[in-house]
Amino acid sequence: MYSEPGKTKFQIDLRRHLREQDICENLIHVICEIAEACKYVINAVRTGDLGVAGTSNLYGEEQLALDVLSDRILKKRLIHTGVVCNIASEEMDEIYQAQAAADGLYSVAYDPLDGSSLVDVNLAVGTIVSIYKGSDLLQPGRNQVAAMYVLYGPRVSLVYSVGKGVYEFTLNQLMEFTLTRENVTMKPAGDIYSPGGLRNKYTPENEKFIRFLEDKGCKLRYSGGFVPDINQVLMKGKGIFMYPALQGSPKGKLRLLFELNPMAYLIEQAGGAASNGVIDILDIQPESLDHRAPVYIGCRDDVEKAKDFLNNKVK
Ligand code: AFP
Repeated sequence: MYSEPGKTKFQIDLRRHLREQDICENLIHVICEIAEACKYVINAVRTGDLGVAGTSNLYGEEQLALDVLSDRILKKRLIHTGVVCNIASEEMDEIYQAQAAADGLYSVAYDPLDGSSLVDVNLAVGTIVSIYKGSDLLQPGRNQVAAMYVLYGPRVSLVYSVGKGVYEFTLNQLMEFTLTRENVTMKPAGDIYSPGGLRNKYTPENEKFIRFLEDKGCKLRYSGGFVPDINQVLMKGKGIFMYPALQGSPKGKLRLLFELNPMAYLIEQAGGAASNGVIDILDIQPESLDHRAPVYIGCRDDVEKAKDFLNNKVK
């Protein structure tokens, strides 16, 4: 599979690996440009202004200067590719049309810096990206042609799938993303759980599920950053992340287009599952850019067990 003479497969860079996936050159270009843009986001995270931007996003949340800067970096780079039609960002109120024609082009939805409020306490954050063919960004996530994230942690890693398995790349000293894991695969069940949201707002069914996980000996691992928390479940191959419907917020917190669809695509590609408690995340028809949904995502058996508790099927 790896045709680079004299190179072991774990020295393969991102562009070379994408070429091995037998996908459209325009899609390779989009993914590589996003990877390049994230190198500038890294610099912003490490040295940028931690203050507020004085603006708010489409959810009415106060934007940090880093949110706005990261958004600008990605948007500018995507426009510059010349192969991106529509762009949606968690930090923009509406879809930006980069090109009118859609044939052969791609549309991208992204969260430029998910967890940005964690940067000032030096916790890991990330960029999350969802890619569709053509111009429609309000399609069910099942129609994505690619999904990826870049995790700004102790090491900078990039994880992507184009529907042919999940691959991890790590940034080296030369600022190149080189392959570090291939065909990432999840176990059927795990021993890690990431319970998002205020526990005193949990419904009785969710409380019972948490108690089931604790009685099973699961370890609580929750950083408050979706990207590092999902990356832990995905790379260890065992566990479940949940941000359930809470009393007072029946749709939970996480955003379908910018957070749930890309992560659900990657987790399913690794043999895991992602559900809103009733149907697969990837089968939800988005109603708007700011569509939110409850989420249970990770090992297949753990997600199924969550659904059993939610639907009172557990004796
Ligand atoms: P921000 O991007 O506004 O910091 O939110 C991050 C996030 O959407 C996601 O990364 C976390 O999983 C989730 O919020 C954490 O939410 P809580 O702070 O309510 O646990």
